[in-house]
Amino acid sequence: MQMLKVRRYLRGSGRVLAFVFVASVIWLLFDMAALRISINDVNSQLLRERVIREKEVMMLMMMKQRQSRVTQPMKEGLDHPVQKVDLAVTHSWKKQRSNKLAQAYRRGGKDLELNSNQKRGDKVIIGDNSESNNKVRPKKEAVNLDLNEAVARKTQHPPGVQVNTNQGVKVASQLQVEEAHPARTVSHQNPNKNVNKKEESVEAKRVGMTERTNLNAKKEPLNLRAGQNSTAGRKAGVHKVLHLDMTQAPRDAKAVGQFGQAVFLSRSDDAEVKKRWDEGHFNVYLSDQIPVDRAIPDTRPESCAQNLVHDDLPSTSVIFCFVDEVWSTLLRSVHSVLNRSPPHLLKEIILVDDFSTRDYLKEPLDKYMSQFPKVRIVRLKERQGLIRARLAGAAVAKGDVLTFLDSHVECNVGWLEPLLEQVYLDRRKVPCPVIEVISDKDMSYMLVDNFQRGIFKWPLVFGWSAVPEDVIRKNNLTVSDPIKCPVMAGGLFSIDKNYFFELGTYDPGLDVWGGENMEISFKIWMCGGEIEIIPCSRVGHIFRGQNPYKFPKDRQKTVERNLARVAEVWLDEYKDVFYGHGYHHLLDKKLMDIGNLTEQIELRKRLKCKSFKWYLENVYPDINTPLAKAEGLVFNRGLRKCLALQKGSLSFETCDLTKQNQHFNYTWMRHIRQQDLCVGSQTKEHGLALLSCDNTKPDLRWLHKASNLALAEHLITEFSNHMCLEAEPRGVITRLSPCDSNSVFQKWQFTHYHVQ
Ligand code: LR7
Ligand code: MN
Repeated sequence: MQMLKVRRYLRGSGRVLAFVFVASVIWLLFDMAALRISINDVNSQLLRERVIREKEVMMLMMMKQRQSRVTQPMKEGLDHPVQKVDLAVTHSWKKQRSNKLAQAYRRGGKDLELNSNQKRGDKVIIGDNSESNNKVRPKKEAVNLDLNEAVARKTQHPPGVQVNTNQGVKVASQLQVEEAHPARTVSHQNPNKNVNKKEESVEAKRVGMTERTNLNAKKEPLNLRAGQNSTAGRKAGVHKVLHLDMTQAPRDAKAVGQFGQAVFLSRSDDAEVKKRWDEGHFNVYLSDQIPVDRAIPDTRPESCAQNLVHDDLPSTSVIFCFVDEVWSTLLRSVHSVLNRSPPHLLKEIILVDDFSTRDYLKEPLDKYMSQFPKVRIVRLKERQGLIRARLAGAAVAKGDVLTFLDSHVECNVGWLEPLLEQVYLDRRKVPCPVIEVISDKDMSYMLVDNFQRGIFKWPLVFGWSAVPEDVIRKNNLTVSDPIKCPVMAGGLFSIDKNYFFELGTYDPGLDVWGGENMEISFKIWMCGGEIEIIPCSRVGHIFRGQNPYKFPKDRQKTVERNLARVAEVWLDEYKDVFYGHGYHHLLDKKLMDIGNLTEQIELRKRLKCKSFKWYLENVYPDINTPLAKAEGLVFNRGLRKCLALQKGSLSFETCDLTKQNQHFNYTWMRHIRQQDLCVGSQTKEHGLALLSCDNTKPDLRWLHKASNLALAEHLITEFSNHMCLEAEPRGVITRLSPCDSNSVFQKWQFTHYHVQ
């Protein structure tokens, strides 16, 4: 019966349909088989593993995030800027990337190592271009990338044809016209508009500009919250942030690392990767294979593309300082600026060569850059270090604004205008882009968490931390609002040129590398400016485990010396906190010459800058910095009495909180201090002396609550063979004795401990 039914279906037109159906199934099967053959088995296995792994990681991340929300509302990651992504506010496709990133970086890159081992195949696997990866990547990412590509495609030229770097000049001149006629509306701005409407819309799209409007007519969407005063009276028009992304040649979608995707090399490349690693302390071998003008995903929060910026933004000089930078990363940095900056705003690119030793950075670089009229190269005659190299760049810059960048970055779509907009709104604003991560291992472009700001921890160690929840709530912050930033990372920021010079630039006495970000940050905030991270401006940076260049002097000493200069000039009484975190040795002038500071101190006075206390209270209130480690009465456990200062000598009294002569501070300098007097040890007689406090004298320092648990409550001389302060049982005198962990007469307790 069943068979008969089937036969009936297969009669006449049914038979034809069935044939077509069967044929297409067979064809499809062949097709799939062919596809399978084209991806070798090892690779598809690897890809499958990758899909599974990414899913696992995603689950893990989500669970972890949920946990950390409950237990740690404000987690700080000083080690690395890569942060977890806030699932509530990020686009879905970004979750995928950040999970990958989080697994790799938050654990110091160990996972990445593991992944690349797991995923090695016989040939290069070009990340998410593969079939399997499209499955994991939610649609939104694909759309987003396609949009990018679509813009790029419009600007594509036949192979081999170089695009004139002045591309977009037409738009620039339009903007200039507009500057002169700020009140014009859309219909008047483009004289061609009515003549050739179609062409205009293509042109507008090419530069990512879909609409123009007048500030007066449409005020709300423009982010003008802060600094409004400084623009009062100006009536320039505004436009949507330009979405520029040009490429020099037709973009090869299959190129290695294209679209910022991770590249996994085969095992056979290991030796080459290793061999070339030290050239830049990242995967130089891989970087050299990636197009110098590759596309990267537009990682901005969604609303950014709709933001309005002024038509008459100031121009900028982009300054890259480098020493022995890798060729491909230097070029990629330069191309990312040329390709993604509105030409009329990019005055020039200044490459400051800090006395590099590599030959390719000489004539070959001159020759290569000669095709770009906007690129200038400044060669330093001796190694100056990045700080003085930046100053050399600033000295010759012609733009209104200086934009400093490291020489291994990739500027993302729409990166420049939001920075310049802030400077335009208030010249004392110093905007920084969000610094995203280009993996040092697989060169993938990875986004970072929202609401991250630059902070420091003692002893002036830079790090990232989430903006406290209450600040977000109180200020109604959205993911695209500027974020006030206590300190900047250092390498990537824009600053009004005149303002930079008014602030006295950097302290030129800072050497080579390190600490200059603290100096400029304190200077900006304390002398009337502000530092902001602009979420709508994003630049990727290769984070490296080590500096790939040599330091003329010892690296650690160089950085310590720089930090000491900063502490001496800017930290007021808080400089003790800096020295107290393991830098006591810097106080010994015989060991460390930090150079002359007169000019820097003068500058601070001249600029009438505020105190560091003001800075801590107003800019970085969530750092808790007590000026003493402990304070109050100093109670002796054996005697059950308190230390007192009487007529210039130490004695014991019955403890009484109301008596000022019983109050002592245990300071960051490790002093036992009452006003200007410090308890000191007199080595010879094993006695004690009261001396006026002096940070440079080691015999005034006492270890207390140091790591040795058995002696935690003891007061141990840092000097003279580590003797302990002991109360004589009759309670008349104090003396120094060999330390005894059991002696209660050697145990002391302060009333309050601010730091354990
Ligand atoms: O002697 C030198 N001369 C130079 O021209 C030493 C360095 N340089 C160049 C170098 O080629 C590079 O382009 O200066 C730039 C910065 O040096 P990196 O990349 O070795 O520094 P980094 O990225 O490890 O360090 C960060 O901290 C530095 C402290 O002095 C600088 O402020 C860097 O600009 C800064 N980089 C960033 O802020 C990017 C984000 C990193 C973070 C967090
Ligand atoms: Mn760098």
